[in-house]
Amino acid sequence: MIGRNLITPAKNTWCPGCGNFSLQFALKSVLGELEQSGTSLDDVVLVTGIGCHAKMADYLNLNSIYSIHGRTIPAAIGIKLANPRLKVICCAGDGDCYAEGLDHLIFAAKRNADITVIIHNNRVYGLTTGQYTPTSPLGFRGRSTPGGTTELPINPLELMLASGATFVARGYTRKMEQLRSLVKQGLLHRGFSFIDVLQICATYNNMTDYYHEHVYDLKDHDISGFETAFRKAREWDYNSDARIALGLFYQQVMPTYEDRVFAHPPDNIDSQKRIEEILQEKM
Ligand SMILES: Cc1ncc(C[n+]2csc(CCOP(=O)(O)OP(=O)(O)O)c2C)c(N)n1
Ligand SMILES: [Mg+2]
Repeated sequence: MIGRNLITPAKNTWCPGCGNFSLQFALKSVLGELEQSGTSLDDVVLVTGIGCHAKMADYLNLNSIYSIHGRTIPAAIGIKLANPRLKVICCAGDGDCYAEGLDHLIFAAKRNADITVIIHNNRVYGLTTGQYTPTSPLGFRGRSTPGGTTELPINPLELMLASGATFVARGYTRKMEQLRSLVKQGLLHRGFSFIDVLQICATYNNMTDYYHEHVYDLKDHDISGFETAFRKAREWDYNSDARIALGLFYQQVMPTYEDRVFAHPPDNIDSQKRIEEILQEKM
């Protein structure tokens, strides 16, 4: 159905001021535009993790699946392999993808799986009431770290570049026009698109003032240069006075995981027959 209302009637339980509202608006707006230019929303699938961000599956009127915490990406890749025609979007948490599911994130980048991963990076486990995540600031005080964390955060952009991601971007939920543009470019990118989105958790990690003072937009930046992107990604070394660049850091066109998988079916083997043979051998 064309022109569907993308917002469901489900009761919204995000806290007032939560960055998830901006991402919901960005997705709604971009998907509406893509539909206008010929993409059927029936061919779009949203996969979420488990957490506050995951309620996107309840609030956006799309084909969607709540996966298991940390397993957003394998579910998305499975869907894409089963039906490569689909556009598969992951809305995942920093807890989901940088902690329990980190290995899947790295492998998706390494494979250049043709999916879009949007990380709702509030730098805290929001739903479970404020434990620290791999991106929480040093000294973060939460439920599991009442005395403050003693670890430096990881740098997701640096990690994704090193892992082979072909589209690497950082957005911020208070920069709506840029966020919309990054989401749209990510969805149109053929290959693994990764967008780390800084968002505040209004209840457990409200960094609005800090981000307000430190973010800036990338300008005159060459998105084809790996070294330049890497240097830019490392600029935010998590020192409290470092500047935080926003925008598209890197983009490259490469064969996708699905291209490679489907270009190399097992030679002369009827796969169903072979599965049956293997099962027989095991009995
Ligand atoms: C396998 C598994 N491990 C842990 C949990 C508990 N759990 C549910 S949500 C969550 C944290 C979610 O944090 P994040 O992914 O950052 O999402 P947010 O709520 O911040 O949006 C955890 C640890 C779970 N449900 N399943
Ligand atoms: Mg989180």
